[in-house]
This record gives sequence, structure tokens and C-alpha cells, in this order.
Amino acid sequence: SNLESFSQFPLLDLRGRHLNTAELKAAMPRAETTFDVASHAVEEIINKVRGDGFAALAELASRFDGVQQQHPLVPQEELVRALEALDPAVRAALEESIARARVFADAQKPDDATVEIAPGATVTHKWVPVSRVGLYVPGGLAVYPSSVVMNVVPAMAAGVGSIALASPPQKDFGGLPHPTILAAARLLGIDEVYAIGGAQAVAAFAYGVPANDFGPALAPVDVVTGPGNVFVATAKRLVKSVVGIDAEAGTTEIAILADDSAEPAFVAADLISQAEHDPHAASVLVTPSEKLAEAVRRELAAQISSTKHVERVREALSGPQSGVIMVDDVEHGIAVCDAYAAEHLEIHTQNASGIAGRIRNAGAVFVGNYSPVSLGDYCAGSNHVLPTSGTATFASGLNVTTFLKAVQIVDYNQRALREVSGHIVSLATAEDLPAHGDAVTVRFPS
Ligand code: HSO
Ligand code: ZN
Repeated sequence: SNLESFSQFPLLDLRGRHLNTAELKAAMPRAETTFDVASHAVEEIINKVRGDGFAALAELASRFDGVQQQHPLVPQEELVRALEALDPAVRAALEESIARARVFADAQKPDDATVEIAPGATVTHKWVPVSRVGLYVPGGLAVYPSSVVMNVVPAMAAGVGSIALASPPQKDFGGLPHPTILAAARLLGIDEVYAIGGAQAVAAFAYGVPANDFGPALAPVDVVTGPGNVFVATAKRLVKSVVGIDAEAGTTEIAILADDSAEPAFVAADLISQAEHDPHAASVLVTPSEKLAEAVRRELAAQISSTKHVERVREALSGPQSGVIMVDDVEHGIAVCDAYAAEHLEIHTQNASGIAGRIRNAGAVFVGNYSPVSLGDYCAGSNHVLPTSGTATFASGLNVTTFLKAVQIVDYNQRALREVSGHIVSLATAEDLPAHGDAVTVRFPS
């Protein structure tokens, strides 16, 4: 039924409407986020883990995952065994993915800056990696070894010395995390892996867990990263006064800006590819071309019928978060895409790279017919942990600087301090903090 068109793909017609940025943002298709629902339950979990340590984790593993556990640390030989059992094609693909991500991450390391502000007065901006990070990897339906790569590679490139990983214990795998997760960890050289799920993993990383009779302590980390459900996201919010967290990567989104020059079969396939993640995933086409919009609808109908996760895809594409947005022209389309601030934005227009260079708000931009989001998900070299839900207006995808912080080093000699001493005293007096001024004048008795 190639002639049939996917009519459930919602339509938003912005042609001839002159909306300002705020109005455009409000008009964008978005699912509502439901954050605070989990707050109470998660707070209880965090307190329990802080109070009862591994005993609490064992109790939660039994309650949520149905497994009995004395200590969650995964034995080395299980990591070795998992990698040995990994399909060689998957291993080769992960190795390529790691190699490409590494080249890009290494290139992101910012240089330190030392500035001579005045003679004898230097200030240095010195980047330092955090000492230890904890990476949470979800289990269940979404078992993504590629996400292990995306989190671990930039942390290693940043120079983080200690990297721990946690993933839920699986009943079907003897209470260990999923074997492809263990294999990916081993491939990356991570030897500290815990079978801990959800919010309790975030709590254990943030506060640490003292040793018990069955194994060593879990040392607290400086930064917790990794995707997860609403419980994990809530836990990260609740611990972020004691540890750093990465930007929230919610349900995946793809927007495609396309004109008449686009190939409808490619556009439809890419919209479907991200819809495959989740019934709440967002797939949005932005176009000035009715002809293309109709051709994409036809392609959607044709391709959906043969895709594996047809129910999920159908639900995602017909949800209020998805659809086609009709715009006046490509220029208008750029404004709409900036207002939407997609996690992933594909450009399928004439002069695609020129248009891509003008986009301000997107987690990642994919240029032209041969840079689909799937490439970025696995093997582009770019990171696939990207800001969702419009947060690309202020947040960046996971990168080396997620795991770095800067120390500012101040080094003035006597003469350089004397030069500005009068100004310091003036400002100290203006702020009614005379001891600040005294701390300078004490060095220059007259
Ligand atoms: N597209 C997802 C990442 C992913 N895709 C993992 C496949 N595996 C969020 O950017
Ligand atoms: Zn994906």
C-alpha cells in the first residue's frame, strides 16, 4: 500500500504566522514532563541507602529486581567471561565506536590559559579532571552498550582516574547486570562494576557505601552521569548539591528541516529510527514544502508496516510530541528549529552545511543525506548523550568538559599588589568590609 499516507502524523501550520521566540517555543509539539511524582519515593530510597548501606541495597535489589545479593560488586571473572562471549561483530563495532569517540573527545580538551594582567601579575585558568565518576547504565528494555561507550570515553579523555559503573541486577543473568553491559565495560578497561539499579545506584555513588562482611566499600564519586527513567533523573536532581551530574537526557527527539531537495525515504526512515526508542519519543519534520510533507507521510506509511517495533513507532509518531510543522520558507524553518531546540536536528536542504552552521539550539546537528542520527548514535565520533526537552538552549551534549573543572590560580608580586592596593581599599570601604582593605595595607606599612 505504497500510496497510502500516514495520516496520524499531526500537523502544525505556522505559515503566515509571525510568532516571536517565546510564542514559537510555546507552540512547539512537546510532551509534558512529569518530574516531581517520584520525589517522595526517591528521597526514601536515598535515605535508606545512606543509613543502611549494602544491607539497604540488598533489600532494594530483592524488592525491585527480585534477586538476592550480599555485595553488588561484579567479580572480575564475570567481566572477562562476558567479553569472551560477546558476538565478534558487536565487539568489532564497539571497538570502532570507541576509537572514533576517542579521537573526537581527545580534541575537545581545552587549553589552560595564563594571562599576565599587569607586570608581575598573572592569573591562570587551569583545567583539572574530577577524581572519580559513577556512570549509571539502565537495564530492562533499553540495554545500550553504546551508551557505556558514550559516557566512559569522554571521562577517560578528560583524565578521570577512577570510573565506576552501575547497572541493575538481572534475574535472568544470575543477579548480574546485562552481559553486553559487562562486556562493554571490560572492553573499555573498567573493572569496577556494580549490580545496583536506579535511584539507589545514584545514591550509592553520591554518598558512598561502607564495606560489609562480603566485600569492599564503594567510594563516593564526584560526578554521576548516565541516562535513566524518571526515578534516576529525580535521584540525580536530589543529589546534585553533593555531586556533579550531567545534563538530563530524556526521551529521544529528532527534528528534520527539509525542503524540496530532500529524499523522502531517508527523512521517513530517520523519523522512524528515533521513534523506535520509546512510544513517547518525538519525531518532528519542519518543511516549507507541501509536496515533501506528503511524500514523507507516504513513506512513513510504507516503512512503518515493515518495521520491527511497529506499535512503539506508531504511538510515537502519532503522539502530540510529533508531527510536521509547515513553515513559510527555510529561513522561517531555522527560527522554528531554534525554538524547538531538538536533541538531534537533521538538515536536508539545499546548502545543508551552510544552514547547519546557522543553527544555535540543538544537541547535535546532522548535515545532509549521509549523516543520519543512527550514525551519531553509534559510530560518528560525536556523543549520543545530548540535551532533550528544549534544554539545548543552554545545555551541551556529554563531552570532555563534563568531567573537568577549572582552578583559577592568582600570582601577584609585591609591586603588582601595591599597584592596585588603593582600588582594593576603595571597594572594601564601599562594601563596608574594611578588614578586606586592611589585609592589603598590612603588607605596605608606610
Ligand atoms: N538515540 C539515543 C541513543 C541511542 N540510540 C542508543 C541507540 N542506542 C539518544 O540519543
Ligand atoms: Zn537512537
